[in-house]
Amino acid sequence: MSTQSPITANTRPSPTATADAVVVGAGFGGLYALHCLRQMGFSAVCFEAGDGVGGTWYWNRYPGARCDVESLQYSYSFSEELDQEWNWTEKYAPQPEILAYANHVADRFDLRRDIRFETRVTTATFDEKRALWVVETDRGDRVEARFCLMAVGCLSSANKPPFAGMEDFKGAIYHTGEWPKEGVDFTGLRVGVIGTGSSAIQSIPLIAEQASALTVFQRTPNYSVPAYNAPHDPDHVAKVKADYPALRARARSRPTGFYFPFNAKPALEATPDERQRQYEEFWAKGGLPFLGAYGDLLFNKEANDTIADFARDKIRSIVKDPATAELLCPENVFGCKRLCVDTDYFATYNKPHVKLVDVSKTPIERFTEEGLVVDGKTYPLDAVVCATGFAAMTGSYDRMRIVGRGGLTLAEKWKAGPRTFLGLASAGFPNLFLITGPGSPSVLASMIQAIEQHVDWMVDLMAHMRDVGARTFEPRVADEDDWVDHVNEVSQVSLRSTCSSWYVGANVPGRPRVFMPYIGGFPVYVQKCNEVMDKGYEGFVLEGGDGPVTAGNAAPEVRLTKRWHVPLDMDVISPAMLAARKVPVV
Ligand code: N01
Repeated sequence: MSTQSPITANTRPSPTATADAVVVGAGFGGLYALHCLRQMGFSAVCFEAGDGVGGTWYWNRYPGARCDVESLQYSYSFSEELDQEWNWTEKYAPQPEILAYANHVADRFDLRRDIRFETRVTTATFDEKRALWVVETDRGDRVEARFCLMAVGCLSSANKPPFAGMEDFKGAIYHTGEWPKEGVDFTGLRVGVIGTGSSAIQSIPLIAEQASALTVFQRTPNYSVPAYNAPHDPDHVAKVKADYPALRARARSRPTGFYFPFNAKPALEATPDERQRQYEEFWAKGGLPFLGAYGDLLFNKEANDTIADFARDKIRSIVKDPATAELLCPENVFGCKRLCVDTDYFATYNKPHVKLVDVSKTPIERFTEEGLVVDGKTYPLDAVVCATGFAAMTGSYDRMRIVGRGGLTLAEKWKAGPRTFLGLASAGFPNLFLITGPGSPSVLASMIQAIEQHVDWMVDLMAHMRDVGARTFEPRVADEDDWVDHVNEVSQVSLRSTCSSWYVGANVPGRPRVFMPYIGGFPVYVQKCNEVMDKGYEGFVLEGGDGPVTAGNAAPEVRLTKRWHVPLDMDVISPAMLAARKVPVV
């Protein structure tokens, strides 16, 4: 597409290099974007702050980090050959294996030559006259490109609460989301962990194995289900590989974008004994599928109380000290905050050198030279791990200055909460794609499936624009407004909107409280994207050099998106989707 000299392999773009597209981030989104862009004949350059590929899985190297969607599904689905040749060793792959997979993909598809590592994008400015994005980096690069694809991740900007006195502390302070590459040896150290979300719950049992004393500072307890992780049974893997596309198709038809046994019946129709048996059976399977025990658990508070009671009883049955057990029992809706999956998390509190400190009513006061102070008491520590999460969904955008039409920055536009059409793009920012952006299923779906569906759709739009001679695309404000309303409305159907989670930005003081991901269900969302595409990108304005090309848009040739044009399987649609469909889809 490019008419000026494109960026060539292994050269650093120098003053005003030109490409069809700039990709920001070389995680799973960026890698797949590069692959598809190249496949469709577009030139691209990708900037990545780290010195390697993998994104989230590059940065989150803390002990115990692993996926909690089964590895056989937590992987790209675009290449049957890739599916066949890669061997996941465990049910839930550990971080090093996922990172090795990302590296394998980068090599197998020869993606590295278009990636500039250790380079952070600082600004992206839309030049309205020339309809080009001008992207600048902290290493002095300046690239002009027709399109900019943000592959910046949903959980990539670490939340680092500014505790008083941090600079006085003599020991080391780590953040789980920015873990040192060389690892950390806690042997013989007194370690403090701040936070009890997924990262803490995965790392605490392993840190406890090394530390001489471990103190966990908990503000809000979390529900967690045992992973029952294990090496893969070769027969199971062979069975999946014998018909991998069937598993992928089943996964795509699920609200979560991954497949697991799901019982659509309502919990309250069962007797207490039946429910107990059902919960035991699903608990024994372990992991996130526990939420599939009944169909209404995230929609009916009374139903949810039954699973919450069951989970609290499990905690009490594991943790021997009753006071500690009570502190670990969450009061909120089960599954309202992101459900955690663990290996021996609760049992770790039975170890004599592990202590839990409640900071819900008396917050951490400060760091001192020696450790942390809570309620006037000093806890002496040699190292502190902040497992304090992320400025989710929009945090990575905030780290860049993104300037759209009329000099408006994305941060200003999103001050009261992100505004997008389908989580794909935002009005006022032409030719800017948001991979798994706010307003799309993203973190509520299996991330890699969500990424693939977005990238396929985006690159197909770029190809269509090339076909019809359009220079820019941009959502219409009215369609964006309707979508934002729809995202909010659907979120009210779910109990997930009822607590202070990172889904609503509540974990970081000062952020607007808006339910950011689209909770209507992955297949409903995919269908909506397909409809928009099939109607010639309804809801978007496409302009050529001489004016709109929207009118009379032919339905585009569906290339990459073809595989998402599949009929909805109504048998496996969960109440999440049914509830969403009660709310008129715009
Ligand atoms: O972060 P979190 P995370 N003082 O925000 C506490 C994904 N993930 O990194 O709940 C004291 O969940 C905070 O307390 P509260 C997954 O989607 C996946 O653990 O805000 N405490 C909370 O306990 C997950 O949901 C995997 O009251 C403070 C904790 O820090 C998401 O990433 C593994 C505090 C932060 O928990 C984020 O998980 C890991 C303060 N000032 C992560 N500030 C997989 O298994 C915050 N906290 C795939």
